[in-house]
Amino acid sequence: MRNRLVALLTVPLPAPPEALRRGPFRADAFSSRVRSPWLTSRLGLALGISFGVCFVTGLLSHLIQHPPGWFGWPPRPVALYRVTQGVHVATGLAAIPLLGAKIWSVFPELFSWPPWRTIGHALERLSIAVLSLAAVFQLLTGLLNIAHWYDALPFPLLQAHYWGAWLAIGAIVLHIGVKLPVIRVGLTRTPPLRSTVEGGLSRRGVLTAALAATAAVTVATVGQTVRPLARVSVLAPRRPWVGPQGLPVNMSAVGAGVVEAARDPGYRLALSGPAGVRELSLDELAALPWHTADLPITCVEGWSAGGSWSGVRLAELVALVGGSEHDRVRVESLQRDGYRSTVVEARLLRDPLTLLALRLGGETLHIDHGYPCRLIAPNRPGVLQTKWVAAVTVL
Ligand SMILES: Nc1nc2c(c(=O)[nH]1)N[C@H]1C(S)=C(S)[C@@H](COP(=O)(O)O)O[C@H]1N2
Ligand SMILES: [Mo]
Repeated sequence: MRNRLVALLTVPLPAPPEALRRGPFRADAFSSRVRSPWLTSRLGLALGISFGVCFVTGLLSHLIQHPPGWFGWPPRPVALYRVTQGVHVATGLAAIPLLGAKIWSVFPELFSWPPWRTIGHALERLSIAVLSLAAVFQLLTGLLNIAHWYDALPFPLLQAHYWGAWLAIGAIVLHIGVKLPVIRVGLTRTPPLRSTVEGGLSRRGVLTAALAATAAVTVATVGQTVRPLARVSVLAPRRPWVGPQGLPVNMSAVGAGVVEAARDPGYRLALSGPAGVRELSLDELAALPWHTADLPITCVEGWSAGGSWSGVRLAELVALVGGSEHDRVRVESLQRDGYRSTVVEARLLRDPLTLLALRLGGETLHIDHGYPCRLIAPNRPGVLQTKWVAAVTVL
């Protein structure tokens, strides 16, 4: 079986006519010796680490938002998701200059001659094409996402980003497996430096420049979640303090079409559970015991900002309609579409920091932050922190 596979992969393929060997396909089209396994394997190592970490943290974020039965995400530490998602977006951004440099370092290979020697060689080149396209696709869709451009492409961005991740990581693992011998030599043997300096550019210089660009991209953006760097992060899509009540807003009340319903004096919070249904006016809601929770909003887009939220414990509301701390509840918004509904698992419901917040920083919640009340719970993606809450239902 194995021998037959090897035999198949090594079947020689006919080379195209030499007359086609023009332009970049000429033997002497690329003369750079800065491009070498020494450089490519080091760039590849950095890129592999950033893609690997980005994949794991991205998969985690996907699981938290679409939890399968076997998956549970703890409410503590309260800022864990803030860290994992910050790392996801930071490693994705860091991969942009690294991928650029890596592709530059192997670019002449695109025109190697003959384009295919054997079936195995053709397959390997095909897998590298898949790898390059998937990697570029992931960085592009990730960038569009953090730039808030969900409708830029003619397909659903988030699903494409999720499936693209599997394609990219599969192609990366295959690529590392195939290239392991070259990578090993590239990382352990250092060819003489003199021969690799051209026009003032050495391979060490290229590597240093690529790593410096990566560091610059990171410092210029990571302040959207690492507060001490916020002022130097000039390229960050969000400033963590810009917005009503000093906190960014993703979806405004106008955008969600809830202004009228949220300001309606006839607003009632609908509770339903095993003991029946109840409707609470805003005054009745505010008459319940108050608690304060210092919790961040962490958007999947990589920005995060802390807030001091006060309001009523979700578990105490649920108890009014006969719910217990072993229940799961659905929290629904006045909004009719979009991110209007979320499920709170029992262990999060039990958590004393899980609130329906009525205030932020001591002030009545701004309408863009979810007035009259919003869900705020520890260690949870922002997209699940439902604003303009209208109903709480025990499931
Ligand atoms: N009803 C509703 N709630 C929502 C959203 C929404 O679009 N509709 N956006 C969510 C997202 S993506 C984030 S990051 C947080 C942001 O909360 P903030 O606007 O108060 O900062 O609200 C979440 N709650
Ligand atoms: Mo978000």
